[in-house]
Parts: sequence; structure tokens; C-alpha cells
Amino acid sequence: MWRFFVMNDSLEKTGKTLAVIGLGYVGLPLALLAERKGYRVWGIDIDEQKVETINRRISPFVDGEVQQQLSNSSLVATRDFSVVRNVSIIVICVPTPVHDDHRPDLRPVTDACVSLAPYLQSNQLVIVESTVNPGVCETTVLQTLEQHSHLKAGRDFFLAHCPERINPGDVQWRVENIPRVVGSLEEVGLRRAVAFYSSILEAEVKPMGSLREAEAVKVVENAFRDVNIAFVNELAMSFQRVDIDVLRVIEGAATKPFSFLPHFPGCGVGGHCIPVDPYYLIDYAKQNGFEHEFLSLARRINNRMPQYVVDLLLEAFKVKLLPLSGTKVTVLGLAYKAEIDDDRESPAYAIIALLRHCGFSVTAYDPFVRHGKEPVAENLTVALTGAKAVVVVTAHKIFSRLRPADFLAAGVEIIIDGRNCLDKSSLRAAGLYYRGVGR
Ligand code: SAJ
Repeated sequence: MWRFFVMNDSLEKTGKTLAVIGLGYVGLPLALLAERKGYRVWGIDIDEQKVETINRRISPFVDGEVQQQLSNSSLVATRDFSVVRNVSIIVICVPTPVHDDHRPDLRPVTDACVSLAPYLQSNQLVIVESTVNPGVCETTVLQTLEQHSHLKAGRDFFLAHCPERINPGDVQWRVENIPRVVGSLEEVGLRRAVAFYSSILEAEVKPMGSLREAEAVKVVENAFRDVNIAFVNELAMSFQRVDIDVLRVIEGAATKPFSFLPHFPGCGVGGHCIPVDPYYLIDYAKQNGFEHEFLSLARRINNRMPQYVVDLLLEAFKVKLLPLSGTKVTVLGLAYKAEIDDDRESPAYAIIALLRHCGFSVTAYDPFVRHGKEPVAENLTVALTGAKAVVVVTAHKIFSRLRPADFLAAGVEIIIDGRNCLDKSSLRAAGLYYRGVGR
């Protein structure tokens, strides 16, 4: 028997209703934006505390704009996936970490699909925003949704991929003005997904030729950043041996108005994107018989940076003939980048472990990360007092503003600046031992 499905691909016909699964850095801003653009939005998350926090109008992470939007919104957060029945569009914004062996961990994505599938209805559009390697949507996601909904993708429901591009802490580039790419299994899904994002964004929405193309865009743009960071990290380790200040060289190269994109050396590459996404591409290619030597090398170089900064510290203690065992060293920063509270994949934890392995007594401090994997000192003064050395891991403003007197008053003699965020000249002029990464 023929089953004719009315292909509703205009928003007015399908209703401006939306469910966002995963209310973190990616999902919550998207849900709030869609609501401001006239959608009836349900937010779904498995974390009961996060749901309660959001329903009390409190942002579950540090972001002033999100907090303000949430205060003015009527967004309802719930753990109940059955609300999926009420909507025409479902967006999956759950994390996609990697296992310890760097293989992609798709459990949050598959768990979300298993939870929503029983409530999936004909003619709904499912959009995956989570970063996945090419091929995951048309295999893992599609099969999981079909298996647990008994519906057919491309016929009963539509499947699209629009990789997230949220940049936590960025005040210029926000969810509403960042261009997006969209791929889909079929033409109707593509049209509807492009129509949805075009209705909420003030930015280009570029249709791609397939789900895989859209998946590939995200891993490529982040692998691009990872290899560029590895490039300058390698330069830093090379130039440090010949007393060339790599930061000044990069700033010099950046005066070239074309075909040079500055990146900056540091004590490691953290976050839920850059150090993770290349492994998606490496793993996918390996499954298809290709070895990404260059991407793997970049990952090895970047993963070496925590040891590099600890070696700089050990060299300082050797030069100053200071004992290691029991000496207080303060690590400033647990977050993976400045002015945010996210410590995922932060190099701070590798650096702390290496320092403790050398026998140091390590104190950590980060005013943003209050519940990380490492207890923190109650304030900066307590953290610095009595420390013989400081390792700066995160360029929070509270750290980059530190002056020589601040260190001298605390008894600090050695500064290893893992983010090159301090003033080398004034610290050295004050008699402090200063080493940056490549300077
Ligand atoms: N880092 C360096 N050197 C650099 C840039 C970054 O060592 O030149 C380190 C940072 O300290 C951090 C890590 O790399 O530990 C990641 O930093 P990031 O600035 O790339 O911040 P993310 O992880 O928030 O990256 C996001 C990404 N956005 C998305 O994936 C949607 C990335 O694509 C953006 O390029 C990046 O923001 C950005 O440009 O700020």
C-alpha cells in the first residue's frame, strides 16, 4: 500500500516548535535564541541539577549574556524526553568526548537518540549539532533512531547535521551571528534545516552536499587550529634554545596582511573541541585505511607542552640550586582558556600531576573553576604566599595583571608563564627568574 507523506518543509506548516537535547554551552544559547525568535522551546537534559538550576533562571555556566537571556526567558527545562512529541524540530547538542585512548566516545549521542526515539513522530526533523566524525549521522545516529522508533529516516522523519560553532567566552561571536553549515540525508530535511537556522540566525547558513560533508567541515576547522597551534609550539621549543622570542616573531609575521594567521604557543591545548576533534578525523580515516600522520604529529606536539613547561621549571630550580622536594609551587589557572570556568581537557591537570611527580608541593588557584578536579586556594594571596615558583596555565586577567611586586611580596623567585601573558621585561628587571613558552 502506498503511504503518501505530505512533505511539510515550510516552518509555518510544521509549526515553530523545538526541543533542544543537551543544555550546556551549545544547547542552552540555542534554545534561548530560538525562543527569542518566536519558537516554543522545550529544553531537555539528563542532569537533574542542571534542569533545576535553569528552571530557577540561573545559568549552569559562567556567561553573562546567557544569564541575562535566561533571566528574561520562559524556557522550560525538563528531564522528560516525552516532550519531544510536542515539537516539529529536535536538536541534539550533547557532548562528544573521547576515551582515554582518544577514540571517539559517542555514548552521549547514542543515549540521546535512544531516549528520544520512542517519542519520535512522522514528519519531525532531527538535527545533530554535536561534533561527530564523518559518517556517524548516517550510521550510528540513523540506525539508533530507526531501531528505537520503528520509523524510517528520510521517509517518516528527517535527519540533518549542523555542527556547533559556539566559542565559549567570546563576546563578539555569539550563537546568533556565527555562520553555519548544514547537511542532510535528503532534500526535504536539508530545506527544512536551512529554513530553521535561517529563521533564527543573522548569519549565512550554507547547505552542504551531504551529512558527511557537514560533519567533515567541523572536524577540519578544528584540526586546522590544532595543527597551527602545534606549528607555533614547535617553533617555541626551537627558538627558546637560540634565545629568539617567538612571540615577537609571530607578532612580526602577523604584520603581513595576507596568508598568515597568527596562533600562539602555550602550555597545552585544552577544551572540548580542539584537542578532541582531530582524533575523530584520525579515527575515521584509520577505519578506512588511511593514516593522518600530520594530524597525529600535531596532537603529539601539543600533548608534549605540559612536560615542556615543567622542564622549564626544573631547569630554573637547577640554575638557582633550589631543592624540589616539598617546595611550594603555585599553578595559576585550571580553566582551559581565559575568563571561563570550563576545565575540560585542561593542561593544568597534566602539569599538576607532573609537578607532584617531581616532589613539589602544589597549590592551585582559579577564580572561575570552583569545582574542578583539583582543590583550589581560597584566594590569590593565599595561593602565592610562600610559593618559590609559579606556573601560569590560564591567562585569566587576574593573573595577567600581576606585577613584579606581587610576586616579590609573596616570596616567589621563579615564574614559568605558560600563556606568555605576563610582562617579561619588568619581571626580569625586578630580579625574578622568568621563562615563557618560547621566550
Ligand atoms: N590555544 C593555544 N594557542 C592558540 C589558540 C589556542 O595554545 O593560538 C589553546 C588555548 O589555550 C586552549 C585551546 O588551545 O587551551 C583551545 O583554545 P580555543 O581558543 O581554540 O578555544 P575553544 O576550544 O573554545 O575553541 C573554540 C572552537 N570553536 C568551536 O569548535 C565551535 C574553535 O573552532 C575556535 O577557533 C575557537 O573557539 C576560537 O577561535 O576561539
